[in-house]
Amino acid sequence: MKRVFSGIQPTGEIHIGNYLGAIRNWAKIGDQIGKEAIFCIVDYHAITIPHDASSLPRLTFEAALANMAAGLDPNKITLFAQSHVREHVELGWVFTTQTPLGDLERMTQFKDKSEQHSILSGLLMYPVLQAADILLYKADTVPVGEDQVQHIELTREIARRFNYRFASPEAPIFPEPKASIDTGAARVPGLDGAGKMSKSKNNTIGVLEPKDTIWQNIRVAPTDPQRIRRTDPGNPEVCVMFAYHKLFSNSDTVQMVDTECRRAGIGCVDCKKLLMENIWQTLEPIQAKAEYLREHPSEVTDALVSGADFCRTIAQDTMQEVRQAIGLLPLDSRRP
Ligand code: AQP
Repeated sequence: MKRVFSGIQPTGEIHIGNYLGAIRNWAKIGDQIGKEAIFCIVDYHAITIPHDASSLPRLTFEAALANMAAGLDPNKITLFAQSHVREHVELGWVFTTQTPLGDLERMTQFKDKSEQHSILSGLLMYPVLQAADILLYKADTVPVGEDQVQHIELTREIARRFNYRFASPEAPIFPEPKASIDTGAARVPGLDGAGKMSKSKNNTIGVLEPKDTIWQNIRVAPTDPQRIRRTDPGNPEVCVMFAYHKLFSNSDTVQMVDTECRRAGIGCVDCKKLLMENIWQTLEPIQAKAEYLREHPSEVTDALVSGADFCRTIAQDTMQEVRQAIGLLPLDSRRP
């Protein structure tokens, strides 16, 4: 692992799926490789679904703040906003010209999102821009949740195709990066129990959400549908609360909930209260850090400026190589 890249969209409140599936892992990687761990608030991705232009700057700032509060230390790692390094869009266009339409139309995320939103062509091109984000930095590893694995496969394909057309096998321009998944939290389920926790599905526990709001949402969340009365034995395997216990509670508690739920020794309300306390143990220090950062917003904006400066240098070098490889006339072509 020499250089790592990953991104997060500023499309809403950062949730525990983002935290456990991605950000927590990013912080650990930062401890190992420092500035070469590059994390990006992907605001150009956020506009691939209809968006409110007046809210986007705040959402981008908030996403950076939440990531910092959740463990990304900009003194160690690199954090920046995608739109601050324009080469992302330039490489995205180059890859767009080289990517078959059929590769994009079969992407699961495109199919899901095009059911929820009117289809902008940017939504179809989303994974091409994502490939540009990663390959601009020639990252070898991309830590993501399971939902992004298909996109990383396409990134590898785009790199392979580009190298084949425009470089030699001995001197490829792009590496073929690998997805790295935190297997313990690859796909955190949503509070509705109906699939992945997603910003757009209104089924989230926000990392910075107030404790009482989280509790109100957990309190009414579905459990095992067969467990109607307190005295009915439950099946933890089908209960999203048990999935959360596995993510937030220690192994003794997980074992106890597993056993007691099955013999109706613990009721759903008590099980949820216990879970709430364990979730809060994780979120409380993150929220305290977020409060500090809100009082010191320049720590966030300064981090984004220096992150973009660091990334721009790498991105410009890569684009120079790419422009030459695809045959664009250099700006200084008047010189002999
Ligand atoms: N439920 C999840 N479990 C594990 N990992 C997850 N990730 C997202 N949801 C889960 C991972 O978080 C990183 C950043 O995600 P993103 O916000 O850029 O992408 P997303 O998949 O679009 O996130 P959402 O919340 O699902 O947003 P919408 O609703 O807009 O689609 C990624 O590494 C992702 O895998």
